[in-house]
Amino acid sequence: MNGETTEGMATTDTMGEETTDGPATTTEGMETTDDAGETTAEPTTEPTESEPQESVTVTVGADGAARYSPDSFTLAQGGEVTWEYAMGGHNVIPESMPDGASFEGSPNGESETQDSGFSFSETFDTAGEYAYYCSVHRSIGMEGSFTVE
Ligand SMILES: [Cu+2]
Repeated sequence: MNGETTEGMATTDTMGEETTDGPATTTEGMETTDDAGETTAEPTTEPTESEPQESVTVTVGADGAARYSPDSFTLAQGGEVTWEYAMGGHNVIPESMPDGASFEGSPNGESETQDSGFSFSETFDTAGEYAYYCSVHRSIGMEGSFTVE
């Protein structure tokens, strides 16, 4: 006699996992008409500005706002900067650089913006002051700068 007792399998599926999506707050910093120089909640991971960094990653569109983070830092000569886009619709346009430098910025200059997830890197061998901006959001202060030393 084949007495298989199939007891009602107690399948304890723990499917009740909650996906922890962060709050989808897209705060576009478009509606600031006053140029109050207040910055909102800086990430604590920013390098100190005094010590030259060997490599720096700048987040483009940090915190859903039209800004670069960090927007100012000091890079060691020969160091590398990577711009990572957390948000699309921005670009990186060189404004000024030392003599002999060839800071190129994002592809195709002001005629193009890049999507979220895009990134590019440049190394900087020429010491001095560099400044850049986003051609779309320059008027609302989307600018960055750094010193190579
Ligand atoms: Cu922008």
